[in-house]
Amino acid sequence: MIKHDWTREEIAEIYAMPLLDLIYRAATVHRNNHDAQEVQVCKLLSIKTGGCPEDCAYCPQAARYHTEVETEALMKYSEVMSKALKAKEAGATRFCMGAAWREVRDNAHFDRVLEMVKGINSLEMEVCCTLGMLSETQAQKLKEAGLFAYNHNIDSSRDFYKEVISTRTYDDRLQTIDNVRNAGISVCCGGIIGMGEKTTDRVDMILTLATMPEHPESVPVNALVSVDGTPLEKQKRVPVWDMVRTIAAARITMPKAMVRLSAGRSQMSNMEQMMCFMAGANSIFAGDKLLTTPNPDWNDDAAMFELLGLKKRPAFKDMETPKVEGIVNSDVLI
Ligand code: SAM
Ligand code: DTB
Ligand code: SF4
Repeated sequence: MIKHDWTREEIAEIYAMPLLDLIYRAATVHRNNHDAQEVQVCKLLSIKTGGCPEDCAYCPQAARYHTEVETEALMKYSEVMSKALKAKEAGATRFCMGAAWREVRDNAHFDRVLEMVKGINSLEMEVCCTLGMLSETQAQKLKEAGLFAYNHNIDSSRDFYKEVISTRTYDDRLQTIDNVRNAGISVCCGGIIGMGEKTTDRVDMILTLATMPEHPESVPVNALVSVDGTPLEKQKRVPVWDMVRTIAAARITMPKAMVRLSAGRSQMSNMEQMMCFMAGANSIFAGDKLLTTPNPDWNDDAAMFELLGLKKRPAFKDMETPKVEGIVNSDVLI
């Protein structure tokens, strides 16, 4: 039985447990629901970088902030396919394409993304996209093309969200997540810590996720990567203890979810990452770049897997429904 009626008090109590007890409890839940040696390796690719009209205070891709990120056009199908193939060869089983868009528009660019989804699906990788807000029809089109998962984060609590973003609301976010869910796409939804939020905001963020009628299948926990030029450039690195607590709370409240140790690994030692895996994280983004910021390279991670005795989780593990095959339209293969 998966619990969906978590209360704020219960989650606050979990978050504040003595650390060793918290890790032990999270590790137990993890072992009861997953093979604790397995960690999924995912690859991110920014297919449309920078120039975004939104004002997310953490984001180096927002056009209004002066960061080092240069605006680039939507990548070509063939370039994306060759990156995906390389990622597969390096051992990634999930490929996530990110676009610095406020929302998806029904135009040739979206059509090209649909072809990319079909192409990557044909590589037998779990294909994920994060493209901003989506309508129900757009979600259905992505599903038909074979999209496996869609990433759309709630980022923080409803209260704190307003402090970080003014160009859209928390309800806009939840609406897109509903559209994704209704189209039968696997939901990837998590947040960022270290933006200046309080512990209660982290508890409320987990509460929102853990009381969804269906838990997200995937919960990324990002440590803020503070980027020069963004309003959050001066934020201090979040203590690893807070990452461990947030990951543990996500693992305990959403036992079946993949909990992803996402942004922030470049600043973490193997020992710190090990504590996150112990607390229930079972996925990482690999390769020397996240979307625009640095990440440990493939060799560092291979060495860490060796050191910790981890093995790579295969694609489509524990899937009930077979994957959808889309047929690539050769007209857009440019
Ligand atoms: N534009 C789309 C959107 O906002 O949904 C997709 C791309 S956006 C970059 C994907 C996610 O990356 C954001 O929701 C946020 O959680 C995370 N992110 C962005 N910048 C970050 C940063 N500096 N540190 C940590 N996470 C970050
Ligand atoms: C998520 O929660 N984290 C990833 C993925 N989903 C798309 C993105 C992290 C981005 C970090 C900042 C950057 O590299 O631009
Ligand atoms: Fe745009 Fe997404 Fe960055 Fe916000 S997080 S500025 S929506 S790319």
